[in-house]
Amino acid sequence: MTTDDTAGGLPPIDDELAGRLSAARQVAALTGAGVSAASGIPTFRGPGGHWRGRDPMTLATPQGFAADPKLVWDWYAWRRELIDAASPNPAHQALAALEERLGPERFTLITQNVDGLHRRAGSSHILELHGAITRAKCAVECGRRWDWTLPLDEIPPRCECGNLARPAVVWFGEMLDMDVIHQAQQAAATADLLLVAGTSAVVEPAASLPLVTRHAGGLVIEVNPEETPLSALVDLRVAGPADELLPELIEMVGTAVG
Ligand code: BJW
Ligand code: ZN
Repeated sequence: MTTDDTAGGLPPIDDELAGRLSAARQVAALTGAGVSAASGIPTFRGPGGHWRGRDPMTLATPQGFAADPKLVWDWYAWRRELIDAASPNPAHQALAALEERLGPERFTLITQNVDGLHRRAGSSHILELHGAITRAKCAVECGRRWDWTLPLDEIPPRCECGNLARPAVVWFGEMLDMDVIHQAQQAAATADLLLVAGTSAVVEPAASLPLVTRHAGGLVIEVNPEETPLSALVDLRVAGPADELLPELIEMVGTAVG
């Protein structure tokens, strides 16, 4: 195993790793909030993150929504404002360039982010595990789903059926879309290389996807300024911000696997 915590550039790549990279056919990436940090979107658990000074259970659970839908919608409307005003950063752009280089059949982007910045950067083969902030759905599941925009006429907004609307995202205790998680597990299991960037790797089932790749014999590379529970298990740890180091890593990977 190669690990190197040297900040400020890619760690050394030994011959064995270089050989395995050049043999890689299928590539996947798993991203989290840290990838959008340089676009000005707060993470959840870090300093300045959403969960600092806020209780995730009041904002990101069905129970929290039932208790105070206005509080939850105010939070989503505030986040939506930040996201609408933000632009993709070099990390999003590098992942889009990798898809363009390999083709969507050789590259799958799995994201926990709901901000849509990967799509805005040009990625197309994306699995949004936790949904999309731009979508709303009926809170009592009459089946309606639609795009919402700011400003909202009323907070909380309502579904056409008269019941409350809610953001079409996945909260704690809720099942992910079966089709999306199944495709993500397939992509992780068949990846010769999985790039994991900007996630604390604590929220399941996303956190287990790198282990799926490892068990199937694929390489896992992590890009994160901080250590995570995954760090000790990866083939290479790139310690630093994704917007600075992912483009460099992807240039190296693209050349090796291209
Ligand atoms: C940088 C950086 C820079 C900073 N560059 N990096 C098994 C065991 C235990 C519990 C469970 C389990 N299975 C399921 C659970 C329950 C639960 C769970 O995982 N809990 C754990 C927290 C303990 N999971 C669920 O409930 C999931 N549902 C499910 O599994 O259904 C079946 C089931 C239910 C119940 C029991 C058992 C089975 C659903 C999870 C939904 C998560 N929802 C949220 C909010 C909604 C979406 C939204 O509004 O945005 O999703 S929570 C929040 O966390 C959000 C994120 O997508 C998700 C992950 O966070 P992420 O992206 O990793 O961000 P951070 O902030 O944590 O980390 C940022 C990282 O970036 C840090 O590491 C920084 O260092 C780094 N960074 N700057 C690169 N410039
Ligand atoms: Zn409805």
